[in-house]
Amino acid sequence: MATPLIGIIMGSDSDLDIMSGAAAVLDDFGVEYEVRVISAHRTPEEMMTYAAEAKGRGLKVIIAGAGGSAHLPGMTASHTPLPVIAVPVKRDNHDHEALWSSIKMPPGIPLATLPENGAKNAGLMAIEILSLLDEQLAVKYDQYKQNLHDSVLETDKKLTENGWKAHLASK
Ligand code: RP5
Repeated sequence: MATPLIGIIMGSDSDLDIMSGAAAVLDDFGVEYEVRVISAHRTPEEMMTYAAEAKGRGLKVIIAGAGGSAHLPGMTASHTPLPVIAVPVKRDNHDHEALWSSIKMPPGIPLATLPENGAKNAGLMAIEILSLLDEQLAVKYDQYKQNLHDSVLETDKKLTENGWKAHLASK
């Protein structure tokens, strides 16, 4: 098995439905990754070891998701020189505590905090980072952006041809 470049970690497997959005992006781009459950509160030593060893194992970026009192992303960032992307996991019975836990990091410990449940963009941001040193991946990413662009033009064409009422009814 190839060495994973991205570590997707989460506080509980109950986060997997959200965090799988990052894994799906990495699958689409053919990037090797690993998915782990590591809890800042329930397995703090394992979290420290994972973060401390991540760079040496060949990981380039860590995507960390947690809900509630989400300490996993920030504490992982404290223990690794790698870029860490936080995904605050938001449930209907949560307030915005996971977002606030990640977004207010102290100066000196950067953590790229994405919107609540923003795992897809976390995967894309990891692709952007890897693309800096991987020309083949950069070409794939350019194609992805071009496809996004083209699909908006196509939608706009249909909307203007058919009128907004028919367009809305067709959705
Ligand atoms: C957090 O508590 C986890 O990241 C999860 O979002 C939340 C609930 O965890 P479980 O009780 O479902 O394991 O640490």
